[in-house]
Amino acid sequence: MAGNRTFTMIKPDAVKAGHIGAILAKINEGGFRIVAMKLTKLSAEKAGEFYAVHKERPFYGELVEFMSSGPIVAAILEKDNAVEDFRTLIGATNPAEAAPGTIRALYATSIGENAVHGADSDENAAIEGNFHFAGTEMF
Ligand code: FUP
Repeated sequence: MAGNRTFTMIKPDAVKAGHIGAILAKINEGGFRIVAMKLTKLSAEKAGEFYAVHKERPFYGELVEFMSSGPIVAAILEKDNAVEDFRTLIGATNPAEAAPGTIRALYATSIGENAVHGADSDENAAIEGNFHFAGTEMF
């Protein structure tokens, strides 16, 4: 049965550390179906556009620099209650506060380099998925 969708990125820190496979295993075990996926790299301009909502925050410059520092895995995931369940699976933004066993508790190193992104609403999941994928790349 088709559920609703969320958008995720495995961030440059986790890709560099070799955690793509382990994180995808957690995503599969969590009951998510992969609808779209690619290994790609954001330019600083694209990273700035993706995180434009944080433009006025003090960490914006570092966030853009980090997110464009190396390859990422972008993916669209499907499951009932996808947005909320995925945020539970990844844990709190700050890995020091992330529940044991969550992806960020396991693989994030700091609040800035926190291994994965998860969309925070159905609306943003759709916007972010469309930012990275054409309709013909979604299955
Ligand atoms: P989340 O939804 O959990 O990814 O968190 P936010 O949307 O609040 O933040 C997006 C990204 O900004 C985080 F993944 C990392 C970065 N960030 C910081 O570097 N410092 C902060 O204090 C908060 C967020």
